[in-house]
Amino acid sequence: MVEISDFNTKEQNTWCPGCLNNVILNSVKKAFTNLVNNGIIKKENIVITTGIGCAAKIFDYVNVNALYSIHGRTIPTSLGIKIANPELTVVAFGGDGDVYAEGIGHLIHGARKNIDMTMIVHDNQIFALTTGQVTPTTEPGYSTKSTPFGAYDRPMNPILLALSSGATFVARGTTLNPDHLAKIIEEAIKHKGFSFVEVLQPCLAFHNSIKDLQGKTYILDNNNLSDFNNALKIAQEWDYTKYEDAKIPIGIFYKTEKKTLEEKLIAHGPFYKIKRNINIDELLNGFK
Ligand SMILES: Cc1ncc(C[n+]2csc(CCOP(=O)(O)OP(=O)(O)O)c2C)c(N)n1
Ligand SMILES: [Mg+2]
Repeated sequence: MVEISDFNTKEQNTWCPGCLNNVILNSVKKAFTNLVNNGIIKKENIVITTGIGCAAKIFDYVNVNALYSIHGRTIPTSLGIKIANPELTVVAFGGDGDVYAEGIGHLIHGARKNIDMTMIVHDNQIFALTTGQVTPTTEPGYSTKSTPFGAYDRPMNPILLALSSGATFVARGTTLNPDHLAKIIEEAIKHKGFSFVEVLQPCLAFHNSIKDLQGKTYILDNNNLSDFNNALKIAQEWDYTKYEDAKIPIGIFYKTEKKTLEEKLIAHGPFYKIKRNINIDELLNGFK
């Protein structure tokens, strides 16, 4: 048995006071605790990977194996880990700038390949660590440091993109609904295949959307999770712009079972168990 506190670290928390990234952190620790205690995953097999940004600072605050990667590259980093050892449980964390701007190509290919991993996006609709520039999900009209006259581009819809790219688990949660979020994260990690979880996370300093979300989200229930066309339809109920009468679905949009990349590779033999006698010095000398 593990306690939620077993996932704490001694690092100083440098998010802003009251930052809603803390809600994601607690939800993740809660999900890990439940999954370990139910025998679904092993604590020593968990690996988290992060991009760069406020979201990525979660690296310091969860006591599990972790790899701090570079901006937008958390999915290929996770893929490398899964190929080296498919038995590991890999959960990636990035911001909307990280995953939807710099790293957008990786999201498409990660989903398409159905890597057995979970991608959690802290979507605060802003580049927060760099103090407030427009991202692909910033709503039109919102004034940022890089768009002082208001953001002018049509926002992308990451849920639609994840669905059409082939993600086999697609969900959205919000930091305003922590228990629901923890449940979604738990289901996402449990799922075999590419799990995509978008978390709407108001940024108190640079994109405070609390009022835009409060009372405007509704929890999906009774939707047929294997109905792809229905998932596409629900995904279009909100296009990331600001409406007084917005109805923002949260919960699981879609879930299906398909062969994972790792399963396809293993079909050719237990590639990751092959002992290779590699002398690193010799190998490196070859490049001199
Ligand atoms: C290749 C590269 N480009 C730009 C940066 C600068 N940079 C660091 S954090 C960041 C913003 C990250 O925003 P987001 O991914 O939305 O995360 P948030 O801080 O909002 O959680 C940027 C642009 C960088 N570190 N590396
Ligand atoms: Mg952001």
